[in-house]
Amino acid sequence: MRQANKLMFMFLMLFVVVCSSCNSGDNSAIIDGDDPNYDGDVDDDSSESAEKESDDSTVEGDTEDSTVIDGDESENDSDGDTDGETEEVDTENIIDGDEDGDISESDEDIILESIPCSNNQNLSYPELTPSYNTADFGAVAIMDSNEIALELCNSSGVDLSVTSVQFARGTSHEYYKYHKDLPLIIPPGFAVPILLSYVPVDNLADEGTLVILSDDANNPELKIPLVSSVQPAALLKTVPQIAQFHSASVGQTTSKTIEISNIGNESTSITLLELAKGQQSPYTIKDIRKNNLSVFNSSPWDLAADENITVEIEFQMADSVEDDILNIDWLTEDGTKRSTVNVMVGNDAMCAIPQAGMDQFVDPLDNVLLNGSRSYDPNGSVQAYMWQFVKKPDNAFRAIIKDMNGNTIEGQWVETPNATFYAELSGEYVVQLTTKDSEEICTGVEVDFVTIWAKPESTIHVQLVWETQNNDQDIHLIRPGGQHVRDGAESTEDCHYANCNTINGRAFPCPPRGCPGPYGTATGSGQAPDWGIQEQRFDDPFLDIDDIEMKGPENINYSAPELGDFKVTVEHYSGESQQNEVKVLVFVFGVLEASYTLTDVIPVKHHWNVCWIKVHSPTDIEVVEINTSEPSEVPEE
Ligand SMILES: [Ca+2]
Ligand SMILES: [Ca+2]
Ligand SMILES: [Ca+2]
Ligand SMILES: [Ca+2]
Repeated sequence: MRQANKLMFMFLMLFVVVCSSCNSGDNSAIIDGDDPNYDGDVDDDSSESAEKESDDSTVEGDTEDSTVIDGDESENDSDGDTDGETEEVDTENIIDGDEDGDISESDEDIILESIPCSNNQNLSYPELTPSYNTADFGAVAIMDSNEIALELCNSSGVDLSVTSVQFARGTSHEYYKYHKDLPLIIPPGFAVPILLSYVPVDNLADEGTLVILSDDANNPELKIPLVSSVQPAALLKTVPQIAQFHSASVGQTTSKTIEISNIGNESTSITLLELAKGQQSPYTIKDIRKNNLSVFNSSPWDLAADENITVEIEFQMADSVEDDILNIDWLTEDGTKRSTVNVMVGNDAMCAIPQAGMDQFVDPLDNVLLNGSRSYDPNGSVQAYMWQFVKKPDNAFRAIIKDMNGNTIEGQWVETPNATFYAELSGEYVVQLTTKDSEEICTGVEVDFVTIWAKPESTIHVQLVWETQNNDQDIHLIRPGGQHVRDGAESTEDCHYANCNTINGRAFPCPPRGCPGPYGTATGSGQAPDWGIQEQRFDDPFLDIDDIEMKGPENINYSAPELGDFKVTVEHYSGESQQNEVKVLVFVFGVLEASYTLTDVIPVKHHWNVCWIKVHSPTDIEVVEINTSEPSEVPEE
């Protein structure tokens, strides 16, 4: 299933940065360095309390659903450039930064064109036939990638509508997907490709499921398991990549130590360590050490995964000195590979190159991992890192850059390359990384940026935030013909905190009878509304967070909606009736469709009727403003 054809080229552009490190034969400085504790898995934590009174949703920043996607190149630039430019492909060139976070289509249409497929023209209801029932990527080496084109064939005689293509919760962030903007309307006898890719960044196994919702009459929820494994391979990394000796008085000797590490997951053996100019070189290999013991005379040098050796090089200044190359030959399954370290004399500064990591698509409310571990200093090592937001969504107060222990480090020099932030709201986050090395002149000279799009995956995503703390607001989504209820644990028509809360998504997938609200159990009352097909949960709305003390967000997600007019309301549940700007954003098919702000004071136990979401057809959804307010019915005590 491995695809290498040209049509994949544009899709591969996404990963060109990654893969330039992989297949180029010169693997001397591939840096992996991911923290294996952050594999992007979402822990099942459904045991968390769901009581409104003790709702813990104001504490953000569990790292258990952190995302790890890094993968910028850190290939050994043997040109040792000192021109002060980062060579990384600018993010805009990879992903065009559409407001909705979609990857540019214009150039890539060729690979997303519909292609003919076989169908039964007499079949009078929509039928989706995927080209694979499982997406099996096989074994992929770390930082390499494998792509699969999953073709969705309309095998019927009538139009087929695909309204949602989502990774199920818990799917590893090392899988990527790419497709045309939703909804996809596929004519009979045609197939539309969904491009899937797997880029393992660590040794930890990855799994997941792609969920495709369509109007297929028999199987509206198609699940495609994602299967992959990490290929065993050795990988050498050298630090520094340029051993730079400063000029000195003739006859004076100085020495430098180079560390050679096996950062892969298989052992290897270094069969050769020599300076290219041999006896003619002004440089000499003085010692080779492993675990602090000299192994100078014990070639070949075996390196298990995570082991390293150090090479001490001595330089004696002469009237005229030349550069040299340290050749390092090491064994892989495919034969011998050569890595090199440039050895030179010069007094020019070579500044550390920050690598802020590969652009990411995440879900709103994800904890994003910023991985700067691929930053490097060509002639030394990186000594400190500084992360700062350049851009983030308005009201994303809790999107703050922290270290892995939860300390705020935004705008501060820190020694560890990894950081995290809470993608509190949908939208675009741009983060800047600068680095420091041992050369003072280099501090803050080089800058790199990473863009993270928190993009709602649900067909309908309604986001609520407000301005004043301790002023509890609740978002509600009401089924066609239904009534707003302030505290409706038993309500089947108003999805809100009392019946629809999945606690930050962690109770997902819901138990067979639904997501219990805080006052219910899976077998008792307070079951989540069961809309659409009875006993099927994929077509039910769910609230992913109920915030009480802070300023939101609260989000209701709804895919595969029924036809009709859904009402969005906001209950002022508790707190002072004071000036409190309340904002509702409505996303449809991942795109911001409408934004409403309430600046009037609405008393407690009143609600704001925000808008209608009119589902005219599975693919035609309209948002219409209401903007009125009224008292809410308060149940008798
Ligand atoms: Ca992994
Ligand atoms: Ca340097
Ligand atoms: Ca609330
Ligand atoms: Ca249902």
